[in-house]
Amino acid sequence: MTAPSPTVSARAAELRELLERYNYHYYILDEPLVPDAEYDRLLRELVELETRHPELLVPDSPTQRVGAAPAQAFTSVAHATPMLSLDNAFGDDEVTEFDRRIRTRLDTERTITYAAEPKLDGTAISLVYEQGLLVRAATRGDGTVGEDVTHNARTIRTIPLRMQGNGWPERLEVRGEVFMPKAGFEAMNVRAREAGEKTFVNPRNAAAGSLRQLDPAATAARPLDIFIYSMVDALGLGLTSQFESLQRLREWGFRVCPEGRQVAGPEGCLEFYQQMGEGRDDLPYDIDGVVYKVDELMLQRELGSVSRAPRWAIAHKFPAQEQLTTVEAVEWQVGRTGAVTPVARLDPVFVGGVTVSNATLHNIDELHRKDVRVGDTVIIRRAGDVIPEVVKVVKDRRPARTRRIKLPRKCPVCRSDVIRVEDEAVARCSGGLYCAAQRKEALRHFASRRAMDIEGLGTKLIDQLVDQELVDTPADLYRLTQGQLAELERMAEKSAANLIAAIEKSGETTLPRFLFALGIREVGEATAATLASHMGTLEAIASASIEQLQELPDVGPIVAAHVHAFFQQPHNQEVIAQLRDGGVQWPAIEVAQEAAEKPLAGLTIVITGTLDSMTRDEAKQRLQALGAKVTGSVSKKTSFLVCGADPGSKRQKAEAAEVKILDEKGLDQLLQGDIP
Ligand code: 9MJ
Repeated sequence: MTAPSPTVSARAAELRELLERYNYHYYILDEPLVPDAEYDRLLRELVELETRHPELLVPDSPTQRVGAAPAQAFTSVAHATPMLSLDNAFGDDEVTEFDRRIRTRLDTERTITYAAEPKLDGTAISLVYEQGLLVRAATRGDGTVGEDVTHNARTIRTIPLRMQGNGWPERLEVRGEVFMPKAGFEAMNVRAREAGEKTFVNPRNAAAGSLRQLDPAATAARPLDIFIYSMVDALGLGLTSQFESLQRLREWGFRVCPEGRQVAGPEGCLEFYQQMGEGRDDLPYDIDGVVYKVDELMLQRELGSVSRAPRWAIAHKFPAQEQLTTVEAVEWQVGRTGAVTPVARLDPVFVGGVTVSNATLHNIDELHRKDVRVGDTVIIRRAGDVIPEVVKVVKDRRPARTRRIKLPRKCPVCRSDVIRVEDEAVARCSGGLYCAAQRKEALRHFASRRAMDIEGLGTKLIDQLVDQELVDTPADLYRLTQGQLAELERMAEKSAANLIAAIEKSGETTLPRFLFALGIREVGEATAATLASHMGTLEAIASASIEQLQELPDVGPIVAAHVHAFFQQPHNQEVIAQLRDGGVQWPAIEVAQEAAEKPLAGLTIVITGTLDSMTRDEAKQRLQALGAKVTGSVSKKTSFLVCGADPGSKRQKAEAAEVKILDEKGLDQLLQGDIP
């Protein structure tokens, strides 16, 4: 061991100061300054320095405690049994090492059983029950002294105010994690953004902040939930394992995470890690890793704890969903409807398991609220399949002489004026289809799977076609020749032929798909289907007045005005005429009549197998237009099973249930309105 050099002790002091400040903002102000990953990095650096040079260790080092002392606003609560935090493992090696350490300490070679649990990313809470009634809820605080948040905890519906079942002790303390499910978090942020208010940085922070509201009514308005993960003194209650105590907690009416499992040895742990990592995006709540706990409570007791964490547990973290990086530029993207959206170009950073080099800034108001500038160090968050976003600027790392970003006055693509309607967060390019960006987006939408479904016509190809002025409107697609395509860069003769064939095939469509493909504002698939089934023909829709359109179900004044305006535009009429000349067509539809008058009203039909003449989806839409109900599974109530090639098990089910089976001829007959 060498004596620390002045630079090493200076670095240790610097780290202590930084970590203290980050701690204060995180725990007391509920406003983290840097991502957890950055905090962890700095903490690790300090731990390493202190390990190499123990004389640098001071009693108040941030390495010596968890959390922070309680805020003044709440009554302090002493935890009779300290609320520990968990040590982290960042790689498989560290998990194997953890297991080895445990077996060494226990002096055993046998395989250890672990209770493996997802690690919820929320805020820890202790709940005390007396005679089965909730009497106190407290935050972790610094692990020894927390804050009394009983009033707030009572507003969380999944915290039982009274325990269920029987056999519980006179006094029971349980611990768990309060969290905000992803959906609730997203919804709160959408609302905040619309109201021009500050958004939450992440669900964990939202949960911690919500639990520490001074007014319980404010907590009650937040979508919070809880999972209980431990019972204090389970051993004293005669339980033998962590897994068993979770079972018991469930019986007593507590909400316990359903994903937890018993696994064998480090291999079992790593397998669990991988499974949870793969399923992480599909869970309704955020997890930032998994936790492994020695399952046997006797062994836990034998292993004991070090200052801040138990020796018998470890958190195996997933790749962080938040990281720091710098903004290299702010650019403006133009969408299909002309919406001009700011996008941050970033120094590429590995976050949430992928490398991210762009992040959305949503809109100009949001950009100004966060005051993001070129050169800023920012926190980037990428959770699941959500678009990466800039959550926050680390203000004290801002370089000198940066400038506030302004909304461009001209469209960056076509130089038309950018217009912002009062009270709307979105600014738009006024160039319409004159703007190449809007044209490209319109083409992308037109070709997309749920619209015209032109296979092989992707983003890059559309860019090329528009940039080389081969395609201007969707109608131009149907005039392309194989020769023109073959001249494009990276386009082989064969792919050119395939694309021509795909374009031609897309021309055989349905009216709802075509309407959707046109990209009329506010007309999604559902509205397109309503327009088609009630008006029957494109001509009828195009010539309908705003009042007539508004009579349709779910069509309000805004949608009606957009539809009307679209078909009034000579340019749009022209493109539609050209598309039809180019071969785009669809089967006629019977206009929706009152349900009971429709020819197939009252029939329930199931379609299975591959049909020759149309897709199942198309058959379904046409049958529905004639009043039939089309369902996915055969039952006694099914009137007909329409059976194409390779039908699978539905056919057997239909035979067993004595449901009449129709081939495509029978389907044709139904579509004529005849019931076979
Ligand atoms: C979370 N956060 O989900 C623990 N945790 O156990 C689980 N935290 C824990 N266990 C002992 N599942 C200390 C913290």
